[in-house]
Amino acid sequence: MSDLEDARRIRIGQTWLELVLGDITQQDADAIVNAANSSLLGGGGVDGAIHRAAGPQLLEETRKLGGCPTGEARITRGYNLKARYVIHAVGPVYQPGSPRNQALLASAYRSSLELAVQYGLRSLAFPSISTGAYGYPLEEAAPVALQTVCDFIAAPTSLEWVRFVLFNALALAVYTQALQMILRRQRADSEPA
Ligand code: AR6
Repeated sequence: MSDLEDARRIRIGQTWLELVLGDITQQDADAIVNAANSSLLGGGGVDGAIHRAAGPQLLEETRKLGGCPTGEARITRGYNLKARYVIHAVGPVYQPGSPRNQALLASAYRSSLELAVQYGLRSLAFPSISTGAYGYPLEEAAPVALQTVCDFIAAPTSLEWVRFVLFNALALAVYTQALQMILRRQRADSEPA
């Protein structure tokens, strides 16, 4: 296995972390995460694709939730999706220069992970939240997304695997590089001084 392939599937504690190229709606995970907006009433990008694939019952359920603040997440059933649940996470609209971007993005990931564990889920697939319509630069979002997930799964949870489903080769390359950086830093930190 090459270094690159190695970096795309790593074990952290009891959980596998994977980076794959693909379509989030096709994932065979206990839950897929939606890059939603605060209304939870659907939209374009990942959100539109998930609502189309899940069918109209998904909107019926999200209507009852009364929205979701930025940085938080809500869970629904998956209806016609392979995934049993959808976790609707609301990432931040990127504000250039604002110190709040990072905290809100990390919080959207953490809230999703917390819900997954609360429901005893074993597998979870994330898209790259906020990096489409919400304008968060991929190079800035990838380390935040990955570090948040790595920190969370370092402690034992119900999760056997967490997967990032990247929509194109560029996103996969940026996430792969960011994961390599995190692993290098971890290795350096654990080496004796
Ligand atoms: N599977 C995986 N990734 C995808 C898919 C897919 N099917 N489709 C797009 N992406 P976005 P955001 C990638 O815009 O930035 C919606 O209107 C895409 O290339 O879906 O969080 C909501 O209702 C990009 O890298 O989410 C909100 O209003 C990433 O997924 C708003 O957009 C996220 O792009 C949320 O914006």
